Amino acid sequence: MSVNQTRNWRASVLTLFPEMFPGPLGLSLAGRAMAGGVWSLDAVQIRDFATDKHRSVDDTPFGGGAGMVLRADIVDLAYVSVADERPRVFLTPRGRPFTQADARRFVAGPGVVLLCGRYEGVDQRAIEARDWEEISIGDYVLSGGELAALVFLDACVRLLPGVMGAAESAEEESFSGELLEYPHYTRPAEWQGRGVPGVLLSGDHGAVAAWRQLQAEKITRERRPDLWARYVARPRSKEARAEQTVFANQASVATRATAP
Ligand code: 6GU
Repeated sequence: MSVNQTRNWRASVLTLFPEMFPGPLGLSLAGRAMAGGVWSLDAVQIRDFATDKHRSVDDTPFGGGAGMVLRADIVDLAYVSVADERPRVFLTPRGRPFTQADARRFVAGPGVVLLCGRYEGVDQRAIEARDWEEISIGDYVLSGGELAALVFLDACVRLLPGVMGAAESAEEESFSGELLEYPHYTRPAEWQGRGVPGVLLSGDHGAVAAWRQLQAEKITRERRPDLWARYVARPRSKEARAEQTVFANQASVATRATAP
């Protein structure tokens, strides 16, 4: 008897631009998983919940200033139309930074309801009334939360069981968030006068693993001092520390052996 491991992880997106969904999430890995019923996405037009004849969803900010603010009453009516036990996420540059740990947390649940801001923002009372979790995808400003929602969902969906191959999923668990990835190479072994690090052609799996570990550490130290500081301070058993020393030694030998 076969066991159906797939889950129906459900995302609802509240937006003024439902045509932006599923967009790229309808293609590739995410699109195939969606077609296979692993996850589903519904985009809800906030404007459908406007109550006046002009279908207005926004108004000028109290206290003055530029731009318009999405009305709390309209946003909340849109939410109520999809509300269930799923967590609520408001995508805003004012939010806490989105991390891989957040993606893991959300895929462990039944799905998510995403609220995309536009204009200058959303009336804060709508956010507080339902305790929306405010999340940002980085330190830059997008013209709306829609692209952030697509990024958020891509990061979540690829972690759902059956979306990626088993090999990649295992890799994900052990690696993500600790170090940046080592560089990759494939055929041809020489291209425009450029070779490939010799260790990768050696067939010595231990040496390859050691070289990759060293490369990951080097690039992380150079590019991401924040991740590097956390990596060197990570808690490790005495055994793991001893193993790490041997590993690093092997890696430096492997690198010296292949340097031009
Ligand atoms: Cl979630 N929204 C917008 N508008 N801009 C952003 C963002 C979100 N995250 C980073 N920049």
